[in-house]
Amino acid sequence: KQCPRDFLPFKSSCYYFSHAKKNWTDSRKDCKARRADLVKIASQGEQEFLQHHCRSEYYWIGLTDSAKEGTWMWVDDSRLSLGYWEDGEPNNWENRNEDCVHGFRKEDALKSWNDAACYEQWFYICETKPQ
Ligand code: 2F8
Ligand code: CA
Repeated sequence: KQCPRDFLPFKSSCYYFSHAKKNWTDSRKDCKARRADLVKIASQGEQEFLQHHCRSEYYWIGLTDSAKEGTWMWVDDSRLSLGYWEDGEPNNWENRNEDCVHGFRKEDALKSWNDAACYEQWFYICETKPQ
């Protein structure tokens, strides 16, 4: 079993760093078209791997609190246990419905997530299993 073309392998998963910017919903659609979904980050090692491969830009991840404000859920419907938020985040800035999460702007920072409005256009990271 191997990672699809354009996906990078790490541990038992494969990761795609987009070269286009889309809103969160369209990012997720594009991941699904690639037989993947937006990334779920479940360990510090995974966070560090993604941080290392980013291009100094924000990327959407598969985390949202759009169902219930303040309850952060992964795209596989599991609840967030440990987050790698930037200092002061998530802050739902000025109550502007910051219901989606992006991260990884700084290559060297372990804490890099920010809640942002889901309609904003950012890069995104998809994850799938070797196929
Ligand atoms: O200072 C952190 C803050 O920065 C921006 O707001 C000024 C972000 N907002 C947008 O990108 C629209 C906030 O999400 C972030 O918390
Ligand atoms: Ca924020």
